[in-house]
Amino acid sequence: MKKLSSVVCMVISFLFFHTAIAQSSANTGLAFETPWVRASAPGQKNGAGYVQIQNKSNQTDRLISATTENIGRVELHTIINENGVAKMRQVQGIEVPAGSGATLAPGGFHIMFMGLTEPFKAGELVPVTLRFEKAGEIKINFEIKPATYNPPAAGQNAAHKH
Ligand SMILES: [Cu+2]
Repeated sequence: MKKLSSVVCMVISFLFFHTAIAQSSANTGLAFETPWVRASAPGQKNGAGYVQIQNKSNQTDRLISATTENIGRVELHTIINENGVAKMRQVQGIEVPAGSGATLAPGGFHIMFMGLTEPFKAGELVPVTLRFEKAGEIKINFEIKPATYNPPAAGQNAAHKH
């Protein structure tokens, strides 16, 4: 009898697992507005990606990682103010609240592309796979803007240096 109940347990967890997969591949309710990175300055090995994530669903989600094919390391970062000095810090995730969303913008959260093998060239695209706790993997293209580009709705434009 004990054996049977553990088999039943396995079947049930198997069913739950598959239900979860199906939900994440369905319409996620997430929308992405103007994903962009700035063109690299000469010799620059890192770049930051910004995007406005809208969550139109009634479930709070969380961006947990980002990857891209040709760049070795991609991290999620924020900027904190330590004694008047803006410093970047890696974060384990970025919350995307239900009914609103999350803003990745200069001076705050960003996706950090590290150790670029080729510079970001204005006009090209960086294909990125975003991984969310609930929505799963979503691929979006970040547009490379000219080095002089400043988004119209940017907050304070903190120095961005490694
Ligand atoms: Cu950073």
